[in-house]
Amino acid sequence: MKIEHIAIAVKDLNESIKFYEDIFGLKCYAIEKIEEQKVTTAFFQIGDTKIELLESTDTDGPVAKFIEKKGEGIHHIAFAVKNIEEKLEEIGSKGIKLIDSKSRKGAENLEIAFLHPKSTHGVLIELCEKKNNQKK
Ligand code: CMX
Repeated sequence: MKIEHIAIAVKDLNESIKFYEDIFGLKCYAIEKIEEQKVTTAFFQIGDTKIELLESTDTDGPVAKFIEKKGEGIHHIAFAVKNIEEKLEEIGSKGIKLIDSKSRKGAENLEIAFLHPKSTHGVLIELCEKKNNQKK
């Protein structure tokens, strides 16, 4: 339906929040730690979409591994979809490798699932769905 957010892996969340606030005049409206993903996230609204900054909370986490290999930079793009379970089934049936075959809870209480970058021309793609009973 739209790009829900673009996620950027950063080494230092506070320093990066300051950069987006001071240079672009954006306002960080939420900081959330997601234990399961070993990250702390910070969100900025920018028009109809969002920027999500990701700082690793563990040297073993996916974001720490990403920065170690590639340095700071764009980590994934999230597409807002309707009926995430149906979309996963459809995409999987086309031979695309799914990281998550079922959706799970992500930041901002969205239902999320990742597709493997080796199957998507090198871009980690997240599908996400805001269920009716979710606030944001
Ligand atoms: N974008 C593009 N390519 C990526 C990538 C990314 N974000 N992360 C890893 N890769 C590539 C690596 O460069 C590597 O490629 P090469 O084999 O050519 O070197 C390959 O994928 C395998 O990477 P790896 O470092 O060996 O890491 P793993 O296979 O253990 O894990 C991945 C990779 C994508 C499966 C894992 O990071 C994952 O499950 N990610 C989804 C969850 C996630 O990223 N959570 C953090 C954000 C949470 C949130 O926003 O809520």
